[in-house]
Amino acid sequence: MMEPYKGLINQYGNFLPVTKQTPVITLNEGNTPLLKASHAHEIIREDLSLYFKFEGANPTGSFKDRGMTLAISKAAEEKAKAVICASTGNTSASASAYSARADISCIVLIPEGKIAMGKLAQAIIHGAMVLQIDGNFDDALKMVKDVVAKHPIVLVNSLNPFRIEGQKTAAFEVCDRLGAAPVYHALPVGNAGNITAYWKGYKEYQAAGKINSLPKMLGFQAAGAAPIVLGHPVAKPETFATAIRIGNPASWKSAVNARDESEGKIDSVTDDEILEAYKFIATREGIFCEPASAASLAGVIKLSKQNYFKKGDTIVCTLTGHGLKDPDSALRTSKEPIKIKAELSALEAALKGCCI
Ligand code: AN7
Repeated sequence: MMEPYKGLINQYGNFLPVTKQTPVITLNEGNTPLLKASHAHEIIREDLSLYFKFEGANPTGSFKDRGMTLAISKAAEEKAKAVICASTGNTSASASAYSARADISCIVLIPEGKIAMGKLAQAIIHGAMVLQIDGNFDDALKMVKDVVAKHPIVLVNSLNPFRIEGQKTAAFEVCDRLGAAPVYHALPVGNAGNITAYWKGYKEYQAAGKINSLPKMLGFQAAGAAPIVLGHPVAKPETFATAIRIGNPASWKSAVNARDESEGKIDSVTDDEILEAYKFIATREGIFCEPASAASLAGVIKLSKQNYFKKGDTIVCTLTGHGLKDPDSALRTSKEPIKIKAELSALEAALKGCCI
């Protein structure tokens, strides 16, 4: 019988800073689907090979679980009593879940009113102390950095190097499934930890002889929250993709480094472009991701229109979080249900011209 999958520390421990003494706190994160696009030709040139890495399939519904299994396992190894993070939602959801399992107190700071409902529900149900500040993510991140400098609380934002270590395993999985690195890897950029992590993962896999080539990294920020593209922090970041509503990313330098070393690109996409990609992924690909996740595909569509890609290029888009996190965005941007009487004739009238 095949060994059951036991999470990414078990799977990729050789590449991670763990020892036999590290208590493994896992929810069997990782091992997420790499799906070939079914209707890519409708949106990008047809001689490209497009894949989605669906990170919404992680236990708390986002890629953050990869970093959190390691960050919380290391916090447990250090006998930490409490962890803290600032979050646009997914980090707080993941930190709360893994902390619950590890019996560590969890404190999360979230921006008032700008966090998707599902993410807030997760932090609350897992028993975290949820502090809503009258400021944005960047304000919250500054507060948690200041507090951990003074008090024995472990920071589990991606400034914590174990977060990046765990998240790099997504690059390993892509290579293991494809048998090689893709030519391009596209992902949304918020605090810029994930693009940093993927690039580290690809480089380590190459150094280990697992792959021969490296991908070019493509990062996409929302146009209203695009500090790296603009070259300066954005004081009041705005986008409907609330997960990436970040004006001063912590991993700014390493994201630029990933872009430059890989000869890739960090660009911006408008909310309209993100929305179009979000709808396409749901209606044509059967995958429900959250708005921020769709920035990866929106960027690929934008670059394809500019003739950026070459025939035969393989492109992987990371879809970072599950659409169920943010039902409001789905409902707000879609048609309402059609109301009919509970009668056969009403049903037939509704179906006329559609399928009867
Ligand atoms: C769905 O949860 O920053 O560039 O506090 O939730 O590594 O920050 C979330 C970020 C992309 C951006 N997609 O990744 C948080 C937080 C989704 C996200 C990003 C986030 P990074």
